[in-house]
Amino acid sequence: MKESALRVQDALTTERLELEVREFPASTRTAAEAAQAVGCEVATIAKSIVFRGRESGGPILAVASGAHRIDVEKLAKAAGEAPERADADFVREKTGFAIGGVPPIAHKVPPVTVIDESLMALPEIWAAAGTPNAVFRLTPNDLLRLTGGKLADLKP
Ligand code: 5CA
Repeated sequence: MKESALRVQDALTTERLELEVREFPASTRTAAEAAQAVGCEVATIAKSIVFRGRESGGPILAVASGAHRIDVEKLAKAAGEAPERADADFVREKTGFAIGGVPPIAHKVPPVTVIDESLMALPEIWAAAGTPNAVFRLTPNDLLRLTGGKLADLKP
C-alpha cells in the first residue's frame, strides 16, 4: 500500500474501528470515478473539500455527498468564518495529502470540520483514503466520531 494510504489505515486502526482502506486499479480521483471503481452511487461518495478560512488562514474541511455542491454561505455560518478556495499547495501543506486523495481524517493540521447532514441518512459511505486510488467504507456515525465534525446543512 502507498505510504499516504497507510497513514489513513493507521489512523483507522488506532481508533479501533474495523475499517479497511481499499486500493483500486482504477482511479478514484473524483467522486464520479470513485463511484465507478467501487460500484456505488455517486451520492454515496463522501467528498472531502478543503478551504482556507479567510480570517484564521487555517484549514476548513467540508465533507459532503458527491452528488451535490457545497453552499459556501452555509459552510461559512457553520465554520464561523468565510471559506476561501484553497490551492493545491495549501491543501498539501495543511492535510499532508494531494488533491484527489484527501481523506476526511489524519490531516497534518487538524481542520475545522463540517459534515453535511444529508450524509447521515445513508447506511454507508465511501471516503478518500490518501491517494487517487484508495478509498474506505464507513458509516456516517464513524465519520462523525473520527472527525469530531459538526453537522450542518451544506446543500445548495
Ligand atoms: N478521491 C475522490 C473521491 S472521495 C475525491 O477526493 N474527490 S473530491 O471531490 O473530494 O476531491 C476533488 C476535489 O478537489 C474537487 O471537488 C475540488 O474541490 C478539489 N480540487 C480539484 N482541483 C483543485 C485545484 N486545482 N485546486 C483546489 N482544489 C481542487
